[in-house]
Amino acid sequence: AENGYDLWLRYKPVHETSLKNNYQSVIKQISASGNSASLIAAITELQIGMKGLLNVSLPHVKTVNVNGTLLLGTPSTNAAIARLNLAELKDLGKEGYLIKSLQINRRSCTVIASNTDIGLLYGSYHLLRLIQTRHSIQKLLIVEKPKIQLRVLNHWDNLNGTVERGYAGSSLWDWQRLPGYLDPRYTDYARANASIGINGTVINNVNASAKSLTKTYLLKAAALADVFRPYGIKVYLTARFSAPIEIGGLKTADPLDPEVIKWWKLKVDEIYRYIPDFGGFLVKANSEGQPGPQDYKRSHAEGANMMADALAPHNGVVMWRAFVYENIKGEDRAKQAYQEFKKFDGDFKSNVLLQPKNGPIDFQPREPFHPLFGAMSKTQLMLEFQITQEYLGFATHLVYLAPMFKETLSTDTYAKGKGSTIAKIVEGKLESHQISGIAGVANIGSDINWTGHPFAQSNWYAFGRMAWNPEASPETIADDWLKMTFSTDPSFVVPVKEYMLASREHAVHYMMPLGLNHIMNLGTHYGPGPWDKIPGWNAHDYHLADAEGLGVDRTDKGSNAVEQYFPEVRQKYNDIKSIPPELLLWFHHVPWKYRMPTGKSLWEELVYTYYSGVSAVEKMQNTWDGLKDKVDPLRFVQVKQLLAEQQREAAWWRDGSVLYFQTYSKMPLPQGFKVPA
Ligand code: GCW
Repeated sequence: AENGYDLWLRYKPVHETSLKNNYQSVIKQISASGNSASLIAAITELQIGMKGLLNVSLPHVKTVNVNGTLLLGTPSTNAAIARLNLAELKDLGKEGYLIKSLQINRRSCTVIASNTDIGLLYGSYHLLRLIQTRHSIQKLLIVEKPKIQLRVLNHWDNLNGTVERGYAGSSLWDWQRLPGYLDPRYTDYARANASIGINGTVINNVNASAKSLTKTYLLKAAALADVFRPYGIKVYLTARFSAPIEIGGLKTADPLDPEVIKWWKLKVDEIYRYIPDFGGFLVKANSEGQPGPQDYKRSHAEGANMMADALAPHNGVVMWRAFVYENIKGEDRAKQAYQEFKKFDGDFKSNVLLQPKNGPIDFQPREPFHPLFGAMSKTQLMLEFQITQEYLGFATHLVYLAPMFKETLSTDTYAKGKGSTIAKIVEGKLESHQISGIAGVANIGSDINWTGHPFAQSNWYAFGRMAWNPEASPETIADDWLKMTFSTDPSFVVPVKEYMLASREHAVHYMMPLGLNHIMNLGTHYGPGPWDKIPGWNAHDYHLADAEGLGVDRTDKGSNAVEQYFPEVRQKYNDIKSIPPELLLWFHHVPWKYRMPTGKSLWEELVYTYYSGVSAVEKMQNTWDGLKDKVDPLRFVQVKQLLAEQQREAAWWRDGSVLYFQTYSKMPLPQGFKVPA
């Protein structure tokens, strides 16, 4: 049965006869020279793909001698490519590629050219995608290169096989049997990532264990790196700041202590002996109980730079997270990372990237953008998204995240006037930085379909595509993904794409509408909990419902978090008249009777929005039920069951939240709305 293991690389036969004939006539054989592992991976993928899609076995030949030759190569390893003198290659860098239809020796050919074999692999996936999504492959002229350099998955995988906030089974990494046993799944993981341009993976949790830096585990990591290398994927590790004490036998981890400096230098040298192209470290320091430089009264910059110095001779980088806060009564958590880090702008070494989350609190269903974006022009900022749905229904709810990624990336910070979008900052373009990067906390686990929910695969896919091109459209990505993963039938693709695109907004509506946030169950992060209280945490601090109204005043009359944004944004958020309704309660404490732009009172709007979220899920269920004949039976039933679960849980969120807030508003539900008995 179709179980989802093949992800978007299913390569099911093209049934449309004329299209199939056409594809077959354009691609009959492959000509390539060279034997690098990446080139072989590219050829193998093309052969698997074309076999599946077109039922042809492509011979691998040396010369272009017939019409329908697919010529693959770099100018330095392939004489035929060199002879073409392709001007396009100049600007393509190391990972870009060109796909071009042209005549060679009077034969019609399709050329995939690049400056490196990794570019050829990327180009091969692109060509396959064109067929998978039924595009024409005649008269091609495709020039592609990534806009962000480091496109990295962050696995929050523990050495004991559990995954922090992972909902798709246990860790993919079988530490027990590594390095000797290489699960074929590692190769499939690498293929999937390469097909969407992901070029780095941090294989262990940011809540790190020092053990992962011991020789035993480094050799295991090296074995994974060997599998991933042909696919252009570098391995990174999280580095526990106190490792010099825990595994090095030192008395301190003070980043200015000469012994500590030496320890990290030797450790890094050792890592590069096992993994010559090791990417570097990801560090969560002085955050949620993790050790860090502040334990020694040193700054984040001093900590990051110490590690950066150790990595620099090997071209490794430090990705230093900016997710820091303390639960201090009266302090606005949304302001803390900015307060902590802005002052270090310009202090970080050139191989450090600072990694804030997309929003200032914590991967909530909707947050305004993190105010550090735009505020640290001398610092390379690496954006962190969460692909795993910690706050968006785990692997139970269908929530397509590309619109959320897009929302952040396209937001204008006004840092250097209009057009200073987060995409430009992350691409390094706004300030011409040397290194650029983007990270996504992976939603991948040992589940046979990798991500638990069949549709959660789309979030892995979309992250890769948008990391490659932050301007890419969520709609195009959904369209491609659906065609590759499920079916090219428009009567399936059109309605499902529509509800994928709306799904994140639906989830916001039934969970945390109008700028509400952090009102989930505080222990599990699952289900509603605006009433919840656990040691150190009180959900009430995040919504401040009272007899008057709802929401947190972050304006200049309140915590003044708005001050951390540039004037255009600040004014917009500060003024209740201009705040976008979807961020209203994030920035304002609003009277229950306040008139919303829709004419409804805040209370009515809140209730209405919660209910609309649930009915939208019900509509998704109906749509899906109507598509039974267009989907393979197993995945049809899986999605059907999950949607039913999502519907129940959406109603749980709605009823719990509405009834709870009603204890403050003391207002009746608007006419026509009922909480089920
Ligand atoms: O959202 C919170 C999660 C923690 C996570 C932390 C972080 C890895 O609840 O599980 O820890 O964020 O991003 O560091």
